[in-house]
Amino acid sequence: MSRNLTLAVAQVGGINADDSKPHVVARLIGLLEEAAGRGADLVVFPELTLTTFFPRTWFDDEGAIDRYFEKSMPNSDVQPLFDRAQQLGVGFYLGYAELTGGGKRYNTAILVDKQGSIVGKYRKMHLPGHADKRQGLPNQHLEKKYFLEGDLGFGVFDFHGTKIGMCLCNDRRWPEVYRALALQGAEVVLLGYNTPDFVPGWQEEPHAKMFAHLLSIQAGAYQNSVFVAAAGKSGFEDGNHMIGGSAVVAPSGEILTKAAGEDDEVLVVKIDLDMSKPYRESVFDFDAHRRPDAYGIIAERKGRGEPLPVNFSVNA
Ligand code: CDT
Repeated sequence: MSRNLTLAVAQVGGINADDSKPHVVARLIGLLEEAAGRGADLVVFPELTLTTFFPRTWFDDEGAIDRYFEKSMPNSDVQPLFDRAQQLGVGFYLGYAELTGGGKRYNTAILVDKQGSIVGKYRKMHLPGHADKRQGLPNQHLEKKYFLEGDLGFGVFDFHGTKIGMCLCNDRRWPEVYRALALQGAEVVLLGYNTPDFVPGWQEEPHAKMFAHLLSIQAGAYQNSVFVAAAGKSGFEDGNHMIGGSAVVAPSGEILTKAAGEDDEVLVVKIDLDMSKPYRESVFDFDAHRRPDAYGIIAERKGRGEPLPVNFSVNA
């Protein structure tokens, strides 16, 4: 008997700096309702879903960024989303800026089950950009200033019988992320992202950015026999453009569904989780074919500046 999960990706068009959280949450509820109406079990929202992508802006007053952060989850602004999801019997992944009781700031994602309980949490590990103020540029990319590196590792969580891994935006470009999750048995990797056209020091044309985004999630899915569900916050935020390209990718590496535009858009696809089996049990049978011993010998010896094995030749 096949194991199915109906997966929805909710791409969210631009959110301006002045958009209130209740207004944003009402928008998300609309997307959630559409997804549930189309049979979704689980809805994936983007990274930093509740606010504009504020790391583009330098704030002289550190306190000025507080309004972008959630001090608890759920809180009174976000509770309506939890309530509606529970009523509809649908789970969700939500990215947001987290401020802990101890004053630590993280770029965070949570997994909420169909009963409205938070069953998984991830804090972004790969923080791109810089922490200093760059002069004469249209935008900054200050994730290294506003967030700490995640401290929860790459966890895999049970969602009503499906093993779910989570990551955020820049993580998708690092192959180790999918591998760390797949080695723990993840079947589906959820990803929220914000990919601006302009990032200081990162010169890539928009079409190349879209290519690299899709290449990353397709390769991650294929090489690790997982599904990847990627939800972007896209379009224009106060005149700043971010790529779209929200999509669901199968373990074959093929795109099952992809956003047509850059506005709010719901993609729904019923996946057969056993689609990964032919890959996991043959070409990507990790236990049978991976060579962690060999990777270690070369990479670790080189890293320590030690001589390589005598029979090792770069020309071999
Ligand atoms: N949010 C985020 O991580 N964005 C980055 C921008 C590019 S950093 C070189 C991304 O990887 O899409």
